[in-house]
Amino acid sequence: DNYCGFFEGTEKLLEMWFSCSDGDMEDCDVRKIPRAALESLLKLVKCEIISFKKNEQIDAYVLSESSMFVSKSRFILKTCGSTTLLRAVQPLLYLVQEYTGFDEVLDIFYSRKNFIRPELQLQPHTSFEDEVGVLDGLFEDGAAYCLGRVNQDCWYLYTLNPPDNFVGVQAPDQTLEVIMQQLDSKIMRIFTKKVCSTAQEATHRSGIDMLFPGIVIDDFLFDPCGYSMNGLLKGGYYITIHITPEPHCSYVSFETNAPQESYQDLILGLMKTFNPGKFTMTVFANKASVAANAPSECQECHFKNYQRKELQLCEFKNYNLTYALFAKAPS
Ligand code: PUT
Repeated sequence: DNYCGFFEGTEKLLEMWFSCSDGDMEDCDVRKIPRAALESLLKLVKCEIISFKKNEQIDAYVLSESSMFVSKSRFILKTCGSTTLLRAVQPLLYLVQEYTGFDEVLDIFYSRKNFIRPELQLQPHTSFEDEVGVLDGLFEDGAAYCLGRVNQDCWYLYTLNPPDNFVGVQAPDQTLEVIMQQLDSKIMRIFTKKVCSTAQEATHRSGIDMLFPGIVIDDFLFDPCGYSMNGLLKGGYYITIHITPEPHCSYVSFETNAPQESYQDLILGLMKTFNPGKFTMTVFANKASVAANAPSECQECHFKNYQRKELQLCEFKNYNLTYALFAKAPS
């Protein structure tokens, strides 16, 4: 029974957007990369595909260590544990060049929260400086940031922030990520094989299926514990949830690109579902997004029982970013 072992739930998250130098993108598609090539790519990361669902806009993979989403011009890879995500970036650039018709990187986002046990990571993930070294070797005009407190809870980001003439993603785009820790142990037990025999049972008993009613769900319950799900919505929108339930390293991440003018009700739903002791939220929104006002709205955000410990608002060339940390008020 490994239920008491340590697991690093903290994910590394890569999102890349591609474009074409001649402007004609009709025949370009990242989904043209063959499955076998994606499988080889994931070997470099030390994870594999365990489930797959698709709709017209997105190919969504549940991985042995988190998730991958591939759509026409965007590639998202999220991996936890001691995976080596950044070893896949250069090979991915070759695959995009070879199979997809795209020949330019439009934007890149690499982010993660501080690891619980950084000493267990493999190169280049042993420090953010080393991760930045890999990315700087591949991209011009990359910019590295740390939000939050460098000696406590913090969140690292690498993105393109060139001085001028930056086009970036013009279509409306937004991403909410909520990273929860110190979770309610009663709720976490749902995500063990002792309590639920199937992923569907865990999805239903926890109330995850009520967060976005009607969503198409691909869920997986690990043995002896741990849970992952991808959810597909119409219009090219996804949600993904990953759960490490072990009491001393409990961790839940939630991510979606679903557009909402305000994410307050959704975050309240997450608090009700998981009851974390603390959580960080990040919202990226570009100019065309309906979530563009989320930063100012967040200054008014109130979550019952939680105190806002940090709030940082950033303006990048093409996106506004909000970072906030909330922790339960002492009772
Ligand atoms: N995880 C980065 C999200 C960027 C905006 N889609």
